[in-house]
Amino acid sequence: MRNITLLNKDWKFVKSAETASAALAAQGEAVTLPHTWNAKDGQDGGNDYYRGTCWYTKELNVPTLSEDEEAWLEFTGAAMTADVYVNGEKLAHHEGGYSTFRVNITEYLKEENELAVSVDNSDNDRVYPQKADFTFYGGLYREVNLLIVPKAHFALGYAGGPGIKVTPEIEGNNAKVTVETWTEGPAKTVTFSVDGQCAEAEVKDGMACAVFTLENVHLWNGVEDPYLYTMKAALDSGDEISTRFGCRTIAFDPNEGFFLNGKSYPLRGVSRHQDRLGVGNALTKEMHEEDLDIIMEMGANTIRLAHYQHAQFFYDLCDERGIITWAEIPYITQHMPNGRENTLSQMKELVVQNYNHPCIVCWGLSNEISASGGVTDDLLENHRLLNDLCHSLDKTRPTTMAHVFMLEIESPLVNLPDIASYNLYFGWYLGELPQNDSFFDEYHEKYPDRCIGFSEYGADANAAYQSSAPERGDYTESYQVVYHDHIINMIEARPFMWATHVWNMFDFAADGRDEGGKNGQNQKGLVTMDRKLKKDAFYVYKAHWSKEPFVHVCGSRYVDRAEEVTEVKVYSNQPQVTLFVDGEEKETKSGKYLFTFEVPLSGEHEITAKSGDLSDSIKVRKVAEPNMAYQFGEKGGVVNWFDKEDFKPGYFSIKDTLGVLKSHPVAGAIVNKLMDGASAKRGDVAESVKDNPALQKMMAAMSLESMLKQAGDAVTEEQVKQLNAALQQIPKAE
Ligand code: GCB
Repeated sequence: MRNITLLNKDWKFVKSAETASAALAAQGEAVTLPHTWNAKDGQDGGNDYYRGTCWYTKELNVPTLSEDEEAWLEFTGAAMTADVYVNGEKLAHHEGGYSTFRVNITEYLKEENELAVSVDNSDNDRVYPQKADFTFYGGLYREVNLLIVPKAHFALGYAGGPGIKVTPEIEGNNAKVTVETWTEGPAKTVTFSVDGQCAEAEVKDGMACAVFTLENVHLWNGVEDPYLYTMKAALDSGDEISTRFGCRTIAFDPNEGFFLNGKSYPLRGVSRHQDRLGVGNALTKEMHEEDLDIIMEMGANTIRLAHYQHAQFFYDLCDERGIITWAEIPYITQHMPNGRENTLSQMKELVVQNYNHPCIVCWGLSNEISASGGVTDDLLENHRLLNDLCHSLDKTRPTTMAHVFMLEIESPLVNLPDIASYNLYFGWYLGELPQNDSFFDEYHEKYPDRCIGFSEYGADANAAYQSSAPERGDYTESYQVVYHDHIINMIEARPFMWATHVWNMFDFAADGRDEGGKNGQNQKGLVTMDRKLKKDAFYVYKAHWSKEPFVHVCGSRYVDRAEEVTEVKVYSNQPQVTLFVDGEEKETKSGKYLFTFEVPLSGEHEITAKSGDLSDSIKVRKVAEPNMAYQFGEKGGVVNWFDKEDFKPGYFSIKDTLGVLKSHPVAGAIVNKLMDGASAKRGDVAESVKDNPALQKMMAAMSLESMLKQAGDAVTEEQVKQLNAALQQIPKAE
């Protein structure tokens, strides 16, 4: 028997105290776990949320232990570092805010016991993450448990793991299942049981192992049939544990993508951050469940659980529902030479704690790690060590990485993990949408033997903003639809990609951001941070991926429209959609996923799309002038310097790409002068961009206009007009 008590109630939270005894004596605030101290200030912008040391204290009631028992505390999420004190004695120090760790407190218990935990999320140069686009919430934001176990028990002290490792291997119709357990204390024999079979094994050097054959094995087969077996292990001392596992094969092919159980199974899905509005990362089980429900409603079959280890409960849900996941550590954005140990310990914990989850198919070593600082020898060495560590702990799953767009595809870092992946934001931060397509085509052509995935892509959208002429950078819900419609089609035309993940399923807190009308949020989510509003782009994916029949009319929040004829987009997974305006049938279209209609406007209208019994409606109203509330800022987030007629055909203009302009001696000289001036003003970053061949190549495909737009207030309208006038003097034929 193993006695587990949840210790979530009756904690006292003390924001500052020098010592454990000071924290225990302080007034404090009564809290229940899960708890974070950044639920508000970590989400309201300004990058000024509290990062420091706080304390959690509690009276610890431990039943009287027999000679033969031990008491352990289990922390499943203490962000980012924690020190655990029992009766004033410091018993543990843990670095890493996303993994489980345990502390043996047996020797320090008295009749009455005081527990104090100092938790710290202040910045340092050792513990990841330190630099990234999300809020580093501090707190005891997941469960704390008290475990009473026999002295001889399954291991509690090894990397926070479960003490049991199950490795199924498929052999024809059967599975050979190897189970290994580790023990602490004077353990002798372990009895294993699975699926009606039993086996006994002796403990040798703290380890016991058995092999089973499951005949006519029931496979874990993704969303169709996520069948789970349970392996139980019992020690002669009475300690018992169990773990679920799934029998499946996974394979990655450079040309055909991912295979589950020998069949092609394109991994198409989203990334998820774990926080939400008002609660930060201190989630309840219901919230985790709701997240997965929404993701599955959209029809995704994979989730990149970014950028750190998620709650065990969430990996469990993914096991149960057949959702394939990518698990990773928060080794992100900037390599820290002093952080090597921490990357290795967080990776060891990730793999050891999550090995048995069939949903996990790869270990992510890092994210955009060369973004600030480039690829150094130390960074490469750190990755080699992580890669080797994963391989030594797990022979069954490949390693991967999410590379930053400007990492040259020839870099030794790209191919360091077993399978690679890129984060690209062409069509949002910079460049044009089709550059996503050409990037992957070029990669695949150059490296036809390597697996490549699309680990991030997305565009911010505030559902308050709407446009009939959506443009990159306008933060409208309408542009997000254009963006994702392009990408989903480009993905479908490239089955070689082993996985694709939208960034992001949900808006999330990034307290350092202030853009698109919301301070403190990254709004690339397909769903808002409170999970209440599904943006129109959600239905782009639902149309392509979900089998649940539906029709959705885009633009329900775009009521006032100034145009004479408005475009109405309908997404559906049905083959035919009929449009009704004010109850009158107008037009039926056949097609796939996207159905576009032109609707003349005169007053107030109800526009309904129907397919069989399914229907969805929006209301629109003809207005004389555009409703400015639909625009972000005065300019709507975008800049329009010219009317179409301002351009003289046959002559260069800012509409040309940098590549085209630079290939002409005079136009090229003008552009080079402009760019030299810009980089001189913008310091090191612009300098490093200048020397980055991958970035230069990408920029060559961008129009000068879109480059200038990105410069924001750094270029004036007058300067742009002068520049264009100069280019318009140069005929293209010369
Ligand atoms: C990225 C990062 C992610 C950011 C995202 C963005 O490439 O990996 O953490 O949130 O871009 O939205 O800029």
